Amino acid sequence: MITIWGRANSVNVQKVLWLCEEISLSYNRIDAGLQFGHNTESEYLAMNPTGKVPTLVDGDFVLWESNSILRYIVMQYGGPSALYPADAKARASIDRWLDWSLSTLQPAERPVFWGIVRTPEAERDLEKISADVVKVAKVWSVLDAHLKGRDFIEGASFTIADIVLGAFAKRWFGIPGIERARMPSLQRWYASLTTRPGFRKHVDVQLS
Ligand SMILES: N[C@@H](CCC(=O)N[C@@H](CS)C(=O)NCC(=O)O)C(=O)O
Repeated sequence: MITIWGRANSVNVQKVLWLCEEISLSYNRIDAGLQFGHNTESEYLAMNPTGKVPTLVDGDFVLWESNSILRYIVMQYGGPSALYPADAKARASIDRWLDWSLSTLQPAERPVFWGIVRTPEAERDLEKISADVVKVAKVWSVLDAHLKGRDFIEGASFTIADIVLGAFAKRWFGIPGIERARMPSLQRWYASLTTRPGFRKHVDVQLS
């Protein structure tokens, strides 16, 4: 059975757990990161020199970087799957969104998430948060425009791109006290994800 190291409130861990639910893959999860520690210990760093979560252990194979873990899990355990089809163009199209999530979306959304959810109310810099919300809204508007006329990011099929961006969307729609620009396609897509058991179990939890 695979082992996933990482705390369940980490968005990057949540993506992996959601995928496991989608393909009914059993796993063993060990809490690590923030209050749970482990990720600064030498044994953990030997598996994952970045000191971040998640880390996947599958026998003697160890892998870090959440999006790489998702791809590996589908390829190894997902069978022929629309989640990450074998066709090169289909894969590249999905990979583009996975890369965008790490290069563009997460850096934009992190200051808003940390500034509110992980900062005591009295210490919040509301002016900075408002400016950061405008920046992250601009990033989400790219996906909103893309989703116009599409059920899912790749069209008719649910793929790992929906898992990755859906996990981040929970933050955008779930962070309290921010003003969200109206994005009807993004909202419709997000509403459809919230009915999926894997989302409900692993992503639709109290932000912390
Ligand atoms: N690009 C990495 C980012 C990993 C990352 O930043 N993980 C955060 C949690 S979302 C982390 O480990 N933070 C430190 C901690 O939890 O102690 C990935 O996608 O796996």
